[in-house]
Amino acid sequence: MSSSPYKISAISPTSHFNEQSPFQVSHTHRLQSQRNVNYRALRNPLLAKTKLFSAKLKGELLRALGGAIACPSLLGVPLGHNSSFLQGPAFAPPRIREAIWCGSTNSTTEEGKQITDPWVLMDVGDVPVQEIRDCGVDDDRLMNVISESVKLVMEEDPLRPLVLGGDHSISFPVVRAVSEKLGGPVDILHLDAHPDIYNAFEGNKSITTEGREQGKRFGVEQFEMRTFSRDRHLLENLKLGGGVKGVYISVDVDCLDPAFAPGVSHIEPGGLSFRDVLNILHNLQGDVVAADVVEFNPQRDTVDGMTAMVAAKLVKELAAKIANDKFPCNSSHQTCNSGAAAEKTISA
Ligand SMILES: [Mn+2]
Repeated sequence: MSSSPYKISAISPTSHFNEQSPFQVSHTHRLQSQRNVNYRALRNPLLAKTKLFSAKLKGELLRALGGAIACPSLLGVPLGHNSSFLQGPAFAPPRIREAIWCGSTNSTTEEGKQITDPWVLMDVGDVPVQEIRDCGVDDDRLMNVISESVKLVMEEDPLRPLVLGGDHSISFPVVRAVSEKLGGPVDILHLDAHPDIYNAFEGNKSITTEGREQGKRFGVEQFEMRTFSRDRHLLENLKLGGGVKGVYISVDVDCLDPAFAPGVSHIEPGGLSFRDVLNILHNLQGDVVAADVVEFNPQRDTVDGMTAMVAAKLVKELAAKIANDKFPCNSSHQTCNSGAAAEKTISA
C-alpha cells in the first residue's frame, strides 16, 4: 500500500450517513413555516423520480445494446457555496459539457475511444442542488441528496458516476455513496493543490485533521510538488484498488499549474502540467469505479474558455479510463472487421 499518492486506503465513511431518504424532509413543518414552501415537492419523491428516470433510461439503453461492462455517466453537482473563497464552481457543469461537445475539438480520447459512443459516455443530468437549497434544505440533507443521486446512478449497472463539480465539498458525499453502494472501502487518488483534509471546515465534515498529521492518521500518502520530479516514476505507474472495492479519482482542477488552468478559485503557482496529470491517469492500473472533476470556476476563466476545455478533457480522459466493454475495437466501428465490432455499429 506504499505506492500511491494522495491515497486514503480505507474509507468507509458511514458515521454521518442518514439512512432516511433525502427526499423525505423530516422537519417539513418547521421549514414550511419558515419559508412558506410546499415541501411536498421534496417529500413526494419527484426529484428522485426525475433523476431515477434519466439514469434508468440510460442504463436500460446500455443494457439493451449489450456489451458494456462499465460506462461512465456524467452527473453534475452544481454546488459552490462551500468554497472558502468564491462560489463560481456552481456554474461549472454546463460549461464543462459545452466544452466536451465543442466543435472546435474532436470527440476522440487519446487512446482512441469515441465519447459519442454510448459505451464510452452517458449523461444523466444535474442534481438540482440550487433548487433544493432555495427550498431551505440544510447542508447535511443536501449532502444526502447528492449521495442518494450517486447511488441512483450506480443502481443502473453498468453506469458509473463521473461527477462534475461543484466545489470540492461534493467529493465527500459522492465517495460515501460509492463506498456504501459497493459495500466496502475504495482507494482514493486525489490530485489537488491543497490537502483538503481538515477535520472540520466551516462546519463541513471532511474525511480527514490538519494537514500532514491528519494524513498520517488516516493513511493518506501525500506527494508534494517540490519533490515531484523525484516521485514522478512512482506516480506515473500507480497500481491501486487491490484488496478494496476499486479506485475513486478526485481531480481538483487547481492541481494544475495556473499556466494550464487559470479558471480556478484558489490559484496556486507551481502545480502539475496537464501532461503530468494525463500520464498519472493513463498509466494508473486499477478498476476506476467513479471519479469527479471539481473546482473549475468559470467566473475566473479566460474569455476563450481555456480552463473549461482543460476540465472537459480531464472528464473525457477519465471517461476513457472508466469505460470498459466486451468489444476490443471500441472506437473503430468502421475499420474493425470482427463480428463483435459489427454488432456495435448499431449506433453508427
Ligand atoms: Mn484545491
